[in-house]
Amino acid sequence: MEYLQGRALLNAIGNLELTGAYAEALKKLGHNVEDVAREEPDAALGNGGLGRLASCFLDSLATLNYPAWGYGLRYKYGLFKQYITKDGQEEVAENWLEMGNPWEIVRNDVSYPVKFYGEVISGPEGIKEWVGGEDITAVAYDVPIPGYKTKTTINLRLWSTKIAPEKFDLSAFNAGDHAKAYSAMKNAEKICYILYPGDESLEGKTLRLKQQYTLCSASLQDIIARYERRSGEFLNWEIFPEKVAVQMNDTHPTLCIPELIRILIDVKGLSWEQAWNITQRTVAYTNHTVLPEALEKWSLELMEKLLPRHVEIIKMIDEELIQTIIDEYGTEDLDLLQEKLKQMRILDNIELPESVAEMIAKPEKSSVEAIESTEEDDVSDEETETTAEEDELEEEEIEEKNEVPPIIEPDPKLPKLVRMANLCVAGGYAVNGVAEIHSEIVKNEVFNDFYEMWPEKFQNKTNGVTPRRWIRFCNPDLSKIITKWTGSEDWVVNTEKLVTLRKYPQFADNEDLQSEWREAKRRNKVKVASFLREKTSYIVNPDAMFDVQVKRIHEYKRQLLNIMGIVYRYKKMKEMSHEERKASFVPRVCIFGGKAFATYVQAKRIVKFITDVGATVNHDPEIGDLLKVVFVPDYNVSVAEMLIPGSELSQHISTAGMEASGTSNMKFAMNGCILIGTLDGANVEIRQEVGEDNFFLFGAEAHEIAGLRKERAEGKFVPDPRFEEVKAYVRSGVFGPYNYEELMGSLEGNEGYGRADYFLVGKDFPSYIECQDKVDEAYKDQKRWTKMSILNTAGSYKFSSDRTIHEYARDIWRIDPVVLP
Ligand code: B1N
Repeated sequence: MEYLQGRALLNAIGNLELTGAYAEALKKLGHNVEDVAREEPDAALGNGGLGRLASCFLDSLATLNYPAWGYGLRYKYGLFKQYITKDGQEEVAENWLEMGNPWEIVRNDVSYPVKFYGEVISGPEGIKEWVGGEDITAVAYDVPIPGYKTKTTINLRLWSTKIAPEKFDLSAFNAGDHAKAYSAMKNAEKICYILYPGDESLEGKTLRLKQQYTLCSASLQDIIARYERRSGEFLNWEIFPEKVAVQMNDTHPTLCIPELIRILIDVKGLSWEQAWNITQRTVAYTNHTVLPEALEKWSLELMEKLLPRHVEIIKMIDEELIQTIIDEYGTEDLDLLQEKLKQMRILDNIELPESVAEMIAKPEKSSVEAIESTEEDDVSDEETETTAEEDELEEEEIEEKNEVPPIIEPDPKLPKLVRMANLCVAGGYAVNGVAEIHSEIVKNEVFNDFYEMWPEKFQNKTNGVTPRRWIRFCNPDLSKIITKWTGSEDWVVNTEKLVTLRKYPQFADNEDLQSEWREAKRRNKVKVASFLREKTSYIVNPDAMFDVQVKRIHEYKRQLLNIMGIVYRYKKMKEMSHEERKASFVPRVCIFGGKAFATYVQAKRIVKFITDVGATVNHDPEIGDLLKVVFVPDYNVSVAEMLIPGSELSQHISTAGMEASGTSNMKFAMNGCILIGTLDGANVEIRQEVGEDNFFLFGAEAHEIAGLRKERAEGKFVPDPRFEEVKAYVRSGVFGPYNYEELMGSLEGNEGYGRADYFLVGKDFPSYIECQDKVDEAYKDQKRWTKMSILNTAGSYKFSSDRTIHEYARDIWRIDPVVLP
């Protein structure tokens, strides 16, 4: 559902090795290639890491010559533009297509019908037909994805929606009822008007479900049409899974499962057994989050209206799953079975199918029936004879069992739901997390019941990012140095070559390399400084440490911890004399960026808080260049490409266990930034690769979090006095008239403010600020810092999306690269 492509021009000419020639040609026309590139709007058809990962994967798939396509939606409005005003964040629609899009090819010859609503009728021989309702057309727009130094260009096929040609109400139009005639048209078109801007939040709206179904239906029809075309007279559905793999990027395209089954049964005439079997061998699922609020659950009622045939199919899958669970756990221990069904079923709060309910409630009776029927079948009396005593005993047992209440009564007060993640796990042949620690949590916590039943399905595929966009093109200065010191440009496709930077220990200490490295970083910082001045009018000193946290604003990512740390630093500075201040602190520019979901009130408060702190600190003459706090408006892919190369310290400070992977942490490490972070997501593996000495670690670990929350809830947590001091300082009004009571209260678990510092900002605060002191110490020794920086780039080799894609290809899709002629 999401691709965060950013700009295409420099990437395209770079991948085709035409940058020089293209720049030359433009120069003759009186233009500079960088200026021209800046005119292109970002294609922001995604929210954050999940969408950007999909785009990095496309780059790697093309570069490595894998036969693969991306499918998505052509949203007319991408992710909103963010403005920062005196009130915090404001959102404005992003009409990225306004000036036309030269990177797409409309394929009016490639379109498919998509249906909503209507009803299911049973035809002859049990054939089901889905009729009536609303019919629209999905039209393909193809976006070519060129690989790097290869002739392979793959395709990103984005669907746009319009009214089905025969559905325009011409008679209404002719009768003068233009509104009626146009309304069906608008209804169809508006499906792909806007990207849902929620990042890891639940959005149970009909329009979103329509979007999800449009993507799944059009893409599967397209995949199946291609399969049929290529099979020709040898069409054989049984080997479909050998030719096709569908990788679902989170649960957003879960409807691929019932849609594939529907097409195979209702359109291609296969049996349920065949269709279910083929589907289970075709689709695989990547999980990207364990946050409960982001696990999609759709109202059954809504889904029944919009997709009645799919709900029938989902109910059948639910029954198959129930049967598998019963086969696995038997009916002996009803409590266990009950628990398993409750956790694992696809349908939530919905009565069991009658046959199953009966079997479970009266297991003994059915065994007696079985005996009786074998008696009738004339089996020798000896085997089945029971004494009167035994009979009595058995009857007692039966009575006891019958007292067990009917298994899992639905609660009429609660909604009936379809749990999309459970459907993905049941319907897919592989389930993967996106970093080692995350995949462990997937197996041992979130999907533990499924893992126990199907351990072979579960895998890890640690995320990666493309080194083309995220080093070679965004950081040409550093790239030249890497090429020089590793001996060739090979590292762009073989990131293992980056290890050369540490292979000879003297490399990271080499003074020539060190000074080239520092100069490149300095030039990139100057670019950042001039960008900040242009966007915020704050003037920052490029010789200060650039300390950056850029990512979606979310409580679990703890921008609040960062800014509370900054407030502490500011307060300490204010308490010192000028000389003391200068001696104690390294000058820092603290840079934030990221968008808050428009209705996420707490996230917006955090944005407001950061900008208020900036407004106070940046104008404080006592502080000067020692501390600046800047919020970069409208953080997006292009801003990241400029900011990351000019950063030195990069913050990845989520509450442990909550960030599935993170991918900007990889980009920062590649560009020689040093990370400060918790043991969460890919941080764990980055730290392993770059070395403990080259990573600033702090905070509680994932396995401690549940216990710490419990402690808090029981009122046993004693906050650090320094944390209390910071909260009091904020409340005292130094940062302006805004009422910070709710924000500060949320860190205390006051009644009414909810979850008693659920993200453990207070708990991790002392270790965070102590770790920040170590950062200052390290920065004071520029040789040491530069060495750490070089070793971060060297150790980042594992985090190329080329490595990730090779693993998906080998372990999940079982495909090989295409051999080019
Ligand atoms: O996916 C990224 C990870 O690196 C991040 O840790 C993870 O937070 C991110 C609903 C999401 N998980 N879930 C989403 C996005 C949009 C939406 O509507 C959920 N994004 C992530 C790549 O693996």
